Amino acid sequence: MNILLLRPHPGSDKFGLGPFFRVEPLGLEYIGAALLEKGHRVTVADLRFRPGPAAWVRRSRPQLVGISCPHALEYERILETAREVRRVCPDAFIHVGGHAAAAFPGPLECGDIDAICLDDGEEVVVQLAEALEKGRPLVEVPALRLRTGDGWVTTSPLTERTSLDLVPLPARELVARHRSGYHCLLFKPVWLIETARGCPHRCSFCSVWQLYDRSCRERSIGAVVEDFATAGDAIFVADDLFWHNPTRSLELAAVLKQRGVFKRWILVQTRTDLLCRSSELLAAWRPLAKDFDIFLGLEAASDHGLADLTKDAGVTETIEGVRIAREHGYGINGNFLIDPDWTETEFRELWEFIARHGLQRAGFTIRTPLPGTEYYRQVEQRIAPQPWSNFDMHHLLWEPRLGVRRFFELYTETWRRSILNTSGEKSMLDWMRQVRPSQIPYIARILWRTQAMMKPAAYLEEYEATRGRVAPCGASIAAPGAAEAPSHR
Ligand code: B12
Repeated sequence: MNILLLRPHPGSDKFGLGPFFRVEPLGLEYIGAALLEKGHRVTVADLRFRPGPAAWVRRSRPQLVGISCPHALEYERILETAREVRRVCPDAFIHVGGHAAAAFPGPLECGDIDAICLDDGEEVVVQLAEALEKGRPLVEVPALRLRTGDGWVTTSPLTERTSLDLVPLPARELVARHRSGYHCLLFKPVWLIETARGCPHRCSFCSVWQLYDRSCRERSIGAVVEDFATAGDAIFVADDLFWHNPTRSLELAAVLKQRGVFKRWILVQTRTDLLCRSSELLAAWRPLAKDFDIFLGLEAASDHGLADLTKDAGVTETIEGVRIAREHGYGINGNFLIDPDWTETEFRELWEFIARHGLQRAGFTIRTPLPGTEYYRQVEQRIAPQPWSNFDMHHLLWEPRLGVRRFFELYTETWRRSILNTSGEKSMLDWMRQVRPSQIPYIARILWRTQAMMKPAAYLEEYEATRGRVAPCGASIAAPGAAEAPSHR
């Protein structure tokens, strides 16, 4: 079968650190590998590069089109992409999957989409392709929201969570033409690697553990080592919680070392409390890269702030975890959540904490109820009608306690305390000194864009522009009757 897998451009990245990261569509590469193994012809088109979906559909003449939707902020963009595919190729079966689609499919239930994948794609897409090819009833394909003559129905779940070893290595060759366009921060090209999936914790703002029932799955050491050894020099590890299993992580570091793996840069994401008990692990992993950065969900500057987010860790762990990681020579990046219900006191508490612990490399996002979380269900009634693209953690979804103007003044003042403020501690010149001459235009462009995050007027203008606006597809977003996906519209 001819199968086209699409990664749409996520749409607006006016605010936030989106411009610093453009990584390969790893989920589609794993699905691609599963389909190639069954003899299908697969094209992966990354629409963040030219051409657009219509050209790819004309070129590959697909019977099945898969569209990836990892973030809730992309729902409208996914619907637009599906509409365009349908226009150019009315007979193709259009299937959407990815984290946000699986965690909260309701907004995608419209006439241009035929099915939504409620789980990982490797098994589901293969079974769907087979059912389509052989003319078997699609309701027999597991883990789908399926559009039928009688409306949307849910098929039975997968009997077991897909083993990450079912498809040992992603088909990276399917995106080889874009490799030089994938970048993270100053590193280009970049490879995305997944060694494990899921998280056992229960932070109220996160939809990952809720989708995977707090489970964690691991790839075999052999597959991960092969992936690291054959990937390039700069690696972003996609795992939700790196170093979760200490025994396996130690073994992995040892085997990578034996294989002679040494990278220019590695970035992983983990928790502060895990760092506090992982000194041995940190020592074992650090020699594997020249620069090694850790991204931490720092979230709040006080114990009560962390408790309110069900972080199950306190600021003592933040301070100690950061200290231990720095002692081992890791770079620390992180993120704090800014609550629309904050008063001036919480903002000042955060600024003081950042200054005291030297956390100017952290970013700041607005606490946002992402669909698929318990928090979303709790505050759903407060959310004003607005496009899903506002769920990017840089928009206010309701009136903040301090009023919109004052909130944005303090929010942008917070960003001004970060190293991204080129009028602050780290000037444009300091940034330029850190990069190769060929990288100067790229870093200058990105830094120029991020300066909007220091300007209250930029946020206020955006707030006025998007308030009360429901995207053109808003009517179909409501998806009445989608039990798993109550909509706020
Ligand atoms: C890499 C990543 C990014 C990358 C970009 C990813 C990309 N290619 O575009 C960057 C760093 C840019 C990023 C940014 C953000 N991200 Co992000 N990101 C991730 C992360 C860590 C890994 C995704 C990944 O590649 N996993 C590995 C692959 C193998 O798995 P997968 O993608 O899930 O694919 C599998 C299935 O989903 C499915 N599947 C995937 N595609 C398809 C397609 C079809 C047709 C089918 C059938 C199945 C299918 O099958 C695949 C194989 O099993 C996830 C965490 C997660 N667990 O999903 C967060 C995650 C998706 N991001 C999240 C968030 C919140 C953000 C930000 C808003 C954060 C912020 N502070 O600004 C920004 C948004 C930026 C923007 N404006 O677009 C949330 C989304 C929550 C939600 N409900 O919306 C997640 C879940 C993290 C979290 N813990 O909350 N992100």
